[in-house]
Amino acid sequence: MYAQLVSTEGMKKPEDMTPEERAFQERIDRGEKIEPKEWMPEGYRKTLIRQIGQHAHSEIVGQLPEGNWITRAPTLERKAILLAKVQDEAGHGLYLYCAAETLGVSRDELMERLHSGKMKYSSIFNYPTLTWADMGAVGWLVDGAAIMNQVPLQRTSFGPYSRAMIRICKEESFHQRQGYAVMMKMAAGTPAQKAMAQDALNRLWYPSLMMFGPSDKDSVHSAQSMAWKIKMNTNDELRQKFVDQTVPQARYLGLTVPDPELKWNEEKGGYDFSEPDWSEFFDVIAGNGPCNKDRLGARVKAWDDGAWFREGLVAHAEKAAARRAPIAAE
Ligand code: BYC
Repeated sequence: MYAQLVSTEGMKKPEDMTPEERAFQERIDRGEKIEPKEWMPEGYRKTLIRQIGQHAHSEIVGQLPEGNWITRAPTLERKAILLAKVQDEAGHGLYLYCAAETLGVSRDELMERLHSGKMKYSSIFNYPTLTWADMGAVGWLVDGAAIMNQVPLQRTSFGPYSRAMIRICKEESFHQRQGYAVMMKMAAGTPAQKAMAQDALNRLWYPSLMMFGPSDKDSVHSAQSMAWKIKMNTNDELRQKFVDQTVPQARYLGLTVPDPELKWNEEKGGYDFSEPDWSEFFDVIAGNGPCNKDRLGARVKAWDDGAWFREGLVAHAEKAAARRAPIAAE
């Protein structure tokens, strides 16, 4: 089915595969999990490093827009919740870096690729968080979009990625709910608070739709990634599911989705909606979004400032290993 929706250009046909590649594809088709030490095609390994690495970077860079509001949360309770959520994102990044490392890439290499701009992170984190209502909208929409993408990834074919996703999804659903709880409070507040909630929805709606990636006709990786079960759905399928789930939630809040074309389509059993501005998306992922330079700058600074600490840890580990060596030799 997906082969008709997404470009299959460059994909190997079964008759062109080596016996090893065919046996590998048959394992995937049977729903078997692939583990790190097992044979895998080089393209499978590379695609996973790209996707898991970008996902890990997104979790880490994704701490910045919310971290921006920790010191300015309106109550101590909200501050504690936001702090815990941002800390969870760091944990997600770490599980995912560990999953990527099982494929033979080092953490330092992944960092170098992020810092030099060779590897991407999610476009959404290149937008600013201007008001407290954005903390609600990020949890509701951004974590909501993330869950929509990540729940199917729990069944992805690579064992360590799939297991990381199971754990991450449990935490993401709390994140989504805390965001929605902030939105409920704001939307039921004073007219000024409700206006802030509406403004956050207006600014973050289309960037959230972009999180699912370009439309299927422009998605270069989908067909091969789906054949390998690295991705379980096309970008447009997940975007549609997200819209169908989120529009009633916006209505419940008494807020308006900023799309005049939004309309229930009885025949397809889902909403018709306007596509995001794809030229803006491609501009943002090329490094020209409103906050790209700040986000990357903050990550590079954190990495450079932490160099002395990492060097200290390595020196300590080497010393401890040297102390243990004579014992091991006995
Ligand atoms: N942003 O062929 P396509 C979170 C790139 S973090 C940037 O469709 P693919 C959270 C794509 O990489 C959530 N780039 O690609 C954290 C490719 O370029 P390259 C992060 C994007 O990989 C903190 C090109 O466009 N989630 O939840 O098949 C706080 C063509 O696209 C984006 C994940 O990473 C984008 N939005 O599909 C709160 C999920 N979209 O690499 C929340 C795992 C596309 O060839 N990743 N590109 O240079 C995936 O599921 C897939 O990688 C995507 C893209 C659906 C994102």
